[in-house]
Amino acid sequence: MEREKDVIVVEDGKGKKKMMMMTTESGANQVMDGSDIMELVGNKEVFTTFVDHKFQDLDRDRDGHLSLKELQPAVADIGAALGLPATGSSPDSDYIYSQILSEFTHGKHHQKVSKSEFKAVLSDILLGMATGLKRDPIVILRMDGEDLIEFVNNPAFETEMILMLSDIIDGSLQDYVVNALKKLTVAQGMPPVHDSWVIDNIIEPVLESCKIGNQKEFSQETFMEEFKKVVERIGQILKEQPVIVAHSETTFDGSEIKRLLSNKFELDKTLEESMKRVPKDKHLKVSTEYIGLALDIAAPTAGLPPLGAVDEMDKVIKEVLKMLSVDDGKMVKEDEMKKILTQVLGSVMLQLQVNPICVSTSSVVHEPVVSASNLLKPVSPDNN
Ligand SMILES: [Ca+2]
Repeated sequence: MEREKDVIVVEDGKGKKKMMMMTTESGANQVMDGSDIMELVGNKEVFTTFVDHKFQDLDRDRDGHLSLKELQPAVADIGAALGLPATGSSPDSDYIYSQILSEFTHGKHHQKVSKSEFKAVLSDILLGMATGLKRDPIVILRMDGEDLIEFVNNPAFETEMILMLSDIIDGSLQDYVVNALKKLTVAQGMPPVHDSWVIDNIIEPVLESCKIGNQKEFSQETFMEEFKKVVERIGQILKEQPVIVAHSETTFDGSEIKRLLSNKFELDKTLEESMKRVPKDKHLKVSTEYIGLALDIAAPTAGLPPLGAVDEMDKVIKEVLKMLSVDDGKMVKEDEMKKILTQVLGSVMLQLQVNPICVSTSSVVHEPVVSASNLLKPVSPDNN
């Protein structure tokens, strides 16, 4: 049944997207019973009841707020509704999960979500699923081979491929073909080649059926012929058995840090929160070796990913800490630590302004379980 579905767009609340060429107008409303979701969100009373029940279920300790931990089931349900594999299955889908979570906590210092915030974000996400809003989406693509076949038959195909391959130096014909496949993007209709499901079920069978050899000597012409054959075959396979891919692009360009640094009130709150949560000694001094932790606590407000989520970002932060040599383990007062943290944020901002980091993730979605999702099961008002 999911096979009829074309594209879903979900807001994730961060960064700039360039994915719109892939959303189709037709079909976007078909997705995930969009009309039902619209009806649910559109009906004030029903939706309020839905949120009340949902919130009550999630708020385990009954403190009227949802902690990160309490939000997890909702995030998992949204992921399930999108057809993502369970958390921990792949770094790519986990990244999308973290984006869904940060949609809820975005701009929050204490990372606790009130009912009205929960309602607003949930409504956004649900409407995003239903209508295909075009801001910051996670796009769920149905790759049916059409784009790929179109790409391979485009007159510019060979020139584009030759340009793309200029950095591949040596290897066998098969290596060349695989490397060339890796250069194809979801925009060109190619499912993510790094995904093990794609390797096992598409790439390897196709290489075998096209009899791509391991010879080291071959002409560019031979390569192009064989490569074209492989891509066409992949296109055919996708036609018979379309693959659903969740795709997301986010750019970290320092603009969120800039916004934070220019808002004294928000900055103070962020620094305060960060200091509250770093370990202190009995004289209430903080070791500067916790600067990374302090930064990580401030990350959501600064529009940064959590440490460990994006390699390139970790590298930038590591460089900045090294450059400023601030993590030497000196015991300092909170105020001093706040100054250091502000300085680190400023330096990360400058780095990102010069070299923005664009994160693009794709993950094959195996079993869209929309109907099984608890999240989207409308709660009827007279239900408990
Ligand atoms: Ca709670």
